[in-house]
Amino acid sequence: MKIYLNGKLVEKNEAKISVFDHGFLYGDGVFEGIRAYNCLVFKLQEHIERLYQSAYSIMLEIPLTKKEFSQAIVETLKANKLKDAYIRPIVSRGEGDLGLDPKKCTGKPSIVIIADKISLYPEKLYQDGMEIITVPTVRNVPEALNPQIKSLNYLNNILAKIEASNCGYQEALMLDHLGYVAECTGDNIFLVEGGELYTPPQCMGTLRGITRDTVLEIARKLKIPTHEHVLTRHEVYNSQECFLTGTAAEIIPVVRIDARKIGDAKPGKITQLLRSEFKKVTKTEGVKYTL
Ligand code: PXG
Repeated sequence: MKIYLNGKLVEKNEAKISVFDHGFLYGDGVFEGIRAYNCLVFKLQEHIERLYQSAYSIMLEIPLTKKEFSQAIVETLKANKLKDAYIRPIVSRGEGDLGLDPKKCTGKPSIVIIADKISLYPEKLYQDGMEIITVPTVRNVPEALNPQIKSLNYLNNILAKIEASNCGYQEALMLDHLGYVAECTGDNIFLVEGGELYTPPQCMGTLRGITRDTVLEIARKLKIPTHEHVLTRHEVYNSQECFLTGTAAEIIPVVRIDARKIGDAKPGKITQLLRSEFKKVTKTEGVKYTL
């Protein structure tokens, strides 16, 4: 496996970063998760935009243009001969000293791109739907660490994941500090009520997911009314369908939340329709590359 590391493609065992890198010391950096389907990088521009926006917000200057970064991603895919892949670009503050101050990071930011295969959940879960629970850890408040920033500090989500996992569940529903539904640890949440689609607005402690935006786009094309609306667990429990969206998980049905059945506890019709339309979009749209 070849890893992109600061402008070079190196073997996995040579892809090493200093223990003084502030990404390692403090989670001071940003990342993305991107997928390629059959030699098409899905929503590459959107992911690059979000990466640069996250970096801008934390005042981290990426020493590559957006075009160069996109090319580096494609080069990494080619070097690994991957038609289908999960791509993880990471930019960290770089090497500094044992203090928080990013100004002491004298070197350049570290840039890493890993391209590999991923299948987050077994196929059976997509067929049967998953069961999730609400966890005590609430999503970061935007005033402290805005969930729009895809930073290397993912402890908020990891704590939620641990809490769900300790109770025997694979995913956690996270609320915001006011108790409204925010998102899951690595996915946005949608529900269907009266044939219409609802998801929390991006300002409510959620990451503006690119899969979320794609699903909203598909739904509008299918003339399914969409709402970006504040939601409570009550609305979620009483919805007819529920599903999660994310680059890694794609679209996964949720059939039970906090022991309440959602609809008839089977993946719903609109969820299945959106899933099949999403598959079509990923097969036809994206930045093409040849191996
Ligand atoms: N919310 C959060 C908190 C995320 O981290 C999403 C929503 C979905 O966004 P996209 O743009 O991918 O539709 C994410 C996605 C994982 C994993 O293992 C997921 C993400 C990052 C790292 C790992 O599921 N981000």
